[in-house]
Amino acid sequence: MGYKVVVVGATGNVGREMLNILDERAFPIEEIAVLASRRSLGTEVSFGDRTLKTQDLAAFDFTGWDIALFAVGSEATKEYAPKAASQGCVVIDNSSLYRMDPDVPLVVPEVNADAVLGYTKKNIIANPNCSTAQMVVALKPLHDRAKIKRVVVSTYQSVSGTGKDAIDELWNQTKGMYVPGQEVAPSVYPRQIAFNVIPHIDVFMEDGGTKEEWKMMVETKKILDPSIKLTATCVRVPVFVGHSEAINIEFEEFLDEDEARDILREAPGVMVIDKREPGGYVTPVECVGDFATFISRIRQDSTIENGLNLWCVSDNLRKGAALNAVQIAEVLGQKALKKG
Ligand code: 11C
Repeated sequence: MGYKVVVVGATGNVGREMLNILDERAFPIEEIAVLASRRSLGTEVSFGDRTLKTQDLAAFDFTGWDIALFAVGSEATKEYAPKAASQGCVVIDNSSLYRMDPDVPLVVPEVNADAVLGYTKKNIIANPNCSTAQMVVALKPLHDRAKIKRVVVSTYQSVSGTGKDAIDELWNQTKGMYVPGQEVAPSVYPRQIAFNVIPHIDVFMEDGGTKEEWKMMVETKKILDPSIKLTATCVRVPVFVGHSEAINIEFEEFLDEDEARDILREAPGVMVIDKREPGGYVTPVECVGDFATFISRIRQDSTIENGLNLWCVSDNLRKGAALNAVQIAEVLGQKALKKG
């Protein structure tokens, strides 16, 4: 016996990955529906060896469906997630809309799986921002051992975090650089992304930070520990898929780099690749399509008392979005919505 699952936003990058991952992880499904906005209506999407036709989100009745994985923008989420939830379907939402709602759990299963049980207040569970999800998977086992005081993180985020138009912009701008007359002006991003880096993700906040940087701070506190101080600089780089992060951590207790490496080797969801030689680390290209959060370059930071540096890379469409959502569905099934 399985679950009746709805994927909302099934034609987008994250929605398609959700379908791939439901299939790859053999999530127990009795029935599946794929929904899209009217604009993409009738588009076909693959699910394992089946082809599914999208149905109209606006007209869909969620009554009798168990779980809805939402991968649409905040506007559509605002309209349809409460509708699905009120019709008795548990929403796992990938947008930022509900993440900081005190009545909605924000979950990364390797870190705070039990928080899933808080879904009953609104029938909604939030999926964190991609850059937060991969980072807290790495921080959690180290925090358990030596208590993190402060994190300084710089991100190198791929264009797939923005969406399909951004992927096209990077591709076309890159090609256009070599063909006179076919140069492509920036449109998705405020500056050229091909062969460049842009220190700006999401909107600017009053304090001069960006919302992406703010999300990393507040989401880490909600998922892992409110006492952790975190400062971030989030940067867009000309990479299609895979977010990278240089993370500097200050602990309350001393943590030796070799012990940190051993702890991370044992940690759920983590893969350590850390040889001190050329190529002995992971880059975004190798992480695409993988489930793991990869950690490399683990080393002491001798400029502070209890400091460590590391490099963290993961597929932002997977651990940062679709995989984490499916893992939440798995935990929900094990802890609450038991079937069979
Ligand atoms: C990016 N992290 O790479 C963003 C995408 O709050 O879910 C995800 C935005 C979010 O642009």
